[in-house]
Amino acid sequence: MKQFFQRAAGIAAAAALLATAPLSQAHEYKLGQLEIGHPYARSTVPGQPAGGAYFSIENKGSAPDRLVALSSPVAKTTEIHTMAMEGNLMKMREVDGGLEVKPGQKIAMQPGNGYHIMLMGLSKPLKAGDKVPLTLTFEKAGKVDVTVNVEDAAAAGKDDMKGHMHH
Ligand SMILES: [Cu+2]
Repeated sequence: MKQFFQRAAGIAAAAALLATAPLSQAHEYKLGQLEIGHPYARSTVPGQPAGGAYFSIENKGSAPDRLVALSSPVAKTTEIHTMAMEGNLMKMREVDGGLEVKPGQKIAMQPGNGYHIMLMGLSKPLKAGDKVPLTLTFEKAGKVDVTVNVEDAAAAGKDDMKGHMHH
C-alpha cells in the first residue's frame, strides 16, 4: 500500500495545479445536524484502479462529529485522503482516525487539494452519468446512504483526470 501512494504522489502533484469544480446539478442529504452536499465522482478510464469522489460536509450542530468510514459496492476499499505539501511535493495520504467536522465547520472536498474520497479497486470504470451508491458512517450521527453522480473528468481538464489515475 505504501508503494502505491508513493507512486501516486508525483502524479497527484500535477493535478493540484489544474483543479476546477465541475458544474452540475446540486443534491444534498441531511443526517441529524449534518448536511452532505452534492456527492460526485470523476469518471475513470478502463484499467484505472481508483477514482476520486467528493462532497461537502457541514456541521450545523454544537458538537463535533467524525466521518469514520465509507463503503460503496463499486469499490473494494474506500479511504479518506488528504493532499498536503511535503517539502516541495504535493502528496496524498489516508486520513488517520477519520475526518473531524467541528461545530459550524463546512468541509468542501474537491479535486486537487484538501480532502477527497478514494474509491479503490473499482469493479468497473465509472462512466459519466452513472449513479453510484455510497454509505457514509459518522461516529455520532450514524450512517447515511448518498448517491454519487459520476461526472466527466475530461470536462474539468484532461490533466486533472490523469492526476487520479494512480499508476
Ligand atoms: Cu487519493
